[in-house]
Amino acid sequence: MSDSSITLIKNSRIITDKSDFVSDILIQNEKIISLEKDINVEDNFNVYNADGLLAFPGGVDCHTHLENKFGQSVTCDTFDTGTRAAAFGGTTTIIDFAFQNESISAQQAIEYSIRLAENKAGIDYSFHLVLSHIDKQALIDLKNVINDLGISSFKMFMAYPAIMANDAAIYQSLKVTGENGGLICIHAENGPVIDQIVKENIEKGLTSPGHHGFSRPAIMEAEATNRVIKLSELTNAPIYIVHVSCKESLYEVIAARKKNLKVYAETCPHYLFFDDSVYRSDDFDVAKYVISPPLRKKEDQEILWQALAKDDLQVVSTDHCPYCMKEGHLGKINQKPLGLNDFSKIPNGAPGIETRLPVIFEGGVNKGIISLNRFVELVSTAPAKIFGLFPQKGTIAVGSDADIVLFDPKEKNIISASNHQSNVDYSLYEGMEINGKIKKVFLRGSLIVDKDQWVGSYNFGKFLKRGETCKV
Ligand code: DUC
Ligand code: ZN
Ligand code: ZN
Repeated sequence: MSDSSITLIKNSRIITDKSDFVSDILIQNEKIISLEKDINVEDNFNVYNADGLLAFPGGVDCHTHLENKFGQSVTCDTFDTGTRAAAFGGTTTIIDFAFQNESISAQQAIEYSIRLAENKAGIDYSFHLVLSHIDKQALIDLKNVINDLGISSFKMFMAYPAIMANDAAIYQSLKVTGENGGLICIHAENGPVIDQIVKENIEKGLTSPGHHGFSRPAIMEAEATNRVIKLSELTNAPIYIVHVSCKESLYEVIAARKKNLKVYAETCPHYLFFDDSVYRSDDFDVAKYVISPPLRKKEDQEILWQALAKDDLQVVSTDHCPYCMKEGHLGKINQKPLGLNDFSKIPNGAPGIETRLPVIFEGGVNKGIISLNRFVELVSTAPAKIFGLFPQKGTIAVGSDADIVLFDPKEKNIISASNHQSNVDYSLYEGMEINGKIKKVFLRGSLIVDKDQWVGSYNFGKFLKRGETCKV
């Protein structure tokens, strides 16, 4: 065979959500064109020997925040550093956010976000549209962006006064998405009650970062989860609950799915590895863990892992929302120290885009909680199917994009912020030993990560128009 765009990966053990087999992978014009043994091409083509390596489909991280502005703070990873970090962590597609509001229409928000990412992104990307202002025109726009722009998913916040949507807005939006193949992602926390608790704590002088954790009770996450599930049932529209952190809201999701309601949900690695004991300190270092929802009880971790194993939860995303601990790090301002004297001013979020596959492999596969197939399903196939990207993304199959991660399950790897790609100045997983290492990452057939080297380019990432959601 002779064609300059041909790449051949020899002899990897291919893992998809459903299969596990040793094969060569032949790639042409960005797509997988053959999965067979003993394929031969001429010597001068790109041939990689993957003996002893696992091949996963590139990770799909459906919840990231790159260059997102919340209040005065902007997340510290840009589309170049953030997508490079994602690639080093085995992720080749992200779904980030575009922000609509009273003065920025849906179309303007999407155009703005595409402009921000193009010529910077090293991996493929799309956006959920955040809806914080709903009126007649916004509902028309919602339908139009699904049909014309390939933006088929949305995000609504039940917390945070500046962007919060009330129940009526969620109800109206669900009617439109339900009829048009769209999907609304929900940040489910009872914002008004939580804001009252925050105010009471600040008034009592409880201002250190740990009080963030104790101001956002699990029961208020469960209440909002239950409420939005009822709205989804009422409108017969699917719903996706982001960052489920605790058993209380998980049980609402499980109960809804038992009734065959169209309810999907994710959790994030930090809820699987850390617990609320970190909040029992007055040290400002605790600001690393100021995320919403906050970390929960130790016992919640095991319950969330089991939910992932049993498909009670469908996806592991990162909610990568990085802010530096040191003001001025790499020139970034208005980061975590904004809340030195008042935890409610600390920008909420933690990094994770670079560590998702490794830590879930370690905590899930190596610990015997999930199979290799389920691992692939959680980090790649299910998010691709739920968010309208499958089978272009999310699998290794003839016709799919050649997004491939070659992984050595025998090589050890220690996580450290000292050698990571992200702009953020810490890792929650500092010092964690992973039995397994990402060796090579291909995006649409092009090598973008080679061992510890970035060999991609910052304009190769493509905006992805997405189709109908919830094809699971
Ligand atoms: N929720 C998110 O989903 N992302 C960042 C902050 C938050 O609270
Ligand atoms: Zn959220
Ligand atoms: Zn988020």
